Amino acid sequence: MSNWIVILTGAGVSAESGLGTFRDKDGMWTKYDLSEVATPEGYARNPGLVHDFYNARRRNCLDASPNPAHAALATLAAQRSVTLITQNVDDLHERAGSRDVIHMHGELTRAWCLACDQRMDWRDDLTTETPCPKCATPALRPDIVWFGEIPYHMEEIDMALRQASLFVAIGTSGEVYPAAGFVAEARAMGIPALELNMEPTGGRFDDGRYGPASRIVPDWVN
Ligand code: BJW
Repeated sequence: MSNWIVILTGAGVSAESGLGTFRDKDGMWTKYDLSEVATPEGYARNPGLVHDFYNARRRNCLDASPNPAHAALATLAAQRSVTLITQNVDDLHERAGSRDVIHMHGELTRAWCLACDQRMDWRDDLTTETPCPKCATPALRPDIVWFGEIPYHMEEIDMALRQASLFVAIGTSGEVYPAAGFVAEARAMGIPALELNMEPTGGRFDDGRYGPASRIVPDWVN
């Protein structure tokens, strides 16, 4: 048996850093229509609206700081073999010291040019007029995985799950696939699964600890 922990994080891990979740009662999908701001079709209809949505979130992200949950996960990786997969598009795991974070839904601080297909670091606001620094075409979009698009690094994630001795999901509602299916995949391979969340998400895990991530993640790590 290997001794490898695979961790999947979601919006709940960054909630106490001031970045909103999606499906909680005051979450982002109660204020925005996800089909307008998080699909390729919405972007084709109204790219300005989508840029406004991600520009605001990029600014919030750059103003935010990691919380004790991010810090504890960075400490854990210094002590144990860990693969850290995040659905989050913020960079708070990295700023807390985690390395080689797998961003399966993309990153707010990256842009993708639809003309020359280059991806690049990007920290400023984007507009429909922003020229690509590589090819000069104004065709930059946020490098984010929207509904209907294939999440990044799926092969790497599959390999990590196959060698895991423990799967841990932190601060995710388990409503968005394929990430929502990782717990079943892990358990089908005989890998125990632990949930750390504000509240139970539906009994798919072998075990769970509940409360704010800034408390329960450091408690679990220590
Ligand atoms: C706290 C806390 C605190 C709060 N402490 N905890 C069936 C099978 C497969 C696919 C589908 C399917 N049915 C439909 C689909 C398609 C679709 C999908 O899953 N739809 C569902 C809604 C049903 N999926 C897709 O389209 C994906 N692509 C795909 O499937 O491609 C096919 C394919 C896959 C693989 C191989 C080959 C082909 C793409 C999904 C892209 C998701 N994009 C978003 C938006 C973009 C990123 C962004 O703008 O930020 O990603 S949606 C949004 O949800 C965001 C998140 O990453 C994602 C997950 O949300 P998360 O993190 O779980 O947040 P919440 O708010 O839901 O939950 C927060 C949790 O934290 C809660 O439990 C709270 O209790 C808790 N919490 N405060 C601890 N302080």
